Amino acid sequence: MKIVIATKNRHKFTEISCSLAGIEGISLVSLNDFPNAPDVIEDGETFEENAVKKASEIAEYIGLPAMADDSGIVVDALDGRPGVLSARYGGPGLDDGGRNRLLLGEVRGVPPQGRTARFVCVIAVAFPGGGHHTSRGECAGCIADEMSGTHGFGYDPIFFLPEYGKTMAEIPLEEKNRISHRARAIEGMRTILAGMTGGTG
Ligand code: ITT
Repeated sequence: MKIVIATKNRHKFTEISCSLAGIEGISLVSLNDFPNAPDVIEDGETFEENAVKKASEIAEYIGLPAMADDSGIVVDALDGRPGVLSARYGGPGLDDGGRNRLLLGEVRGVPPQGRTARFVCVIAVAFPGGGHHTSRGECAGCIADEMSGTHGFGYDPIFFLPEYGKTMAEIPLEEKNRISHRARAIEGMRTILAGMTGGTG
């Protein structure tokens, strides 16, 4: 079975395709192979709603099963913000560095025990004609005092992992791919896909 990975984020594509490589009976295709695919409007209130919407609209358009990830960072001191708005937080003028600086400013002065946060990822696979499955993963940490590290993307430089004493951007990508929210969601997705193809995952 061919599955389109419905993301325009190349970091996500790499993380998902590396982690799902080798499942018997599944081959993964990039959205880059379908340059006219529509931009899906992410207006859901939950990660689940957005992931299912992205996967379903692309599956319908392309006529192949499609897999999408909706993810973001949830900061307790900010009542869960940026959450589903993580990619667009602070408006279209900001890049990853600008969003990180914005978030650091918002939690400035919050003591260490109040800086808890988590990365959340929901992966959905949807089928042309209807039907879908979802898998959710979370990774707990806290917001660092400053940006540090160059690996990964997005909020990785400010996401501190107490058990490593490092940010997500300071650990190697292979390690991130073992412990991240996306890794955990993918693990559940492997089981779902293996069940569909009769493979061993
Ligand atoms: P697609 O919708 O095309 O998949 P996107 O980057 O717009 O790409 P989302 O709408 O799911 O994806 O937004 C997720 C944002 O959350 C992403 O842009 C990052 O800012 C942040 N994020 C998600 N996963 C992350 C990770 O593993 N490390 C750091 N930041 C992450």
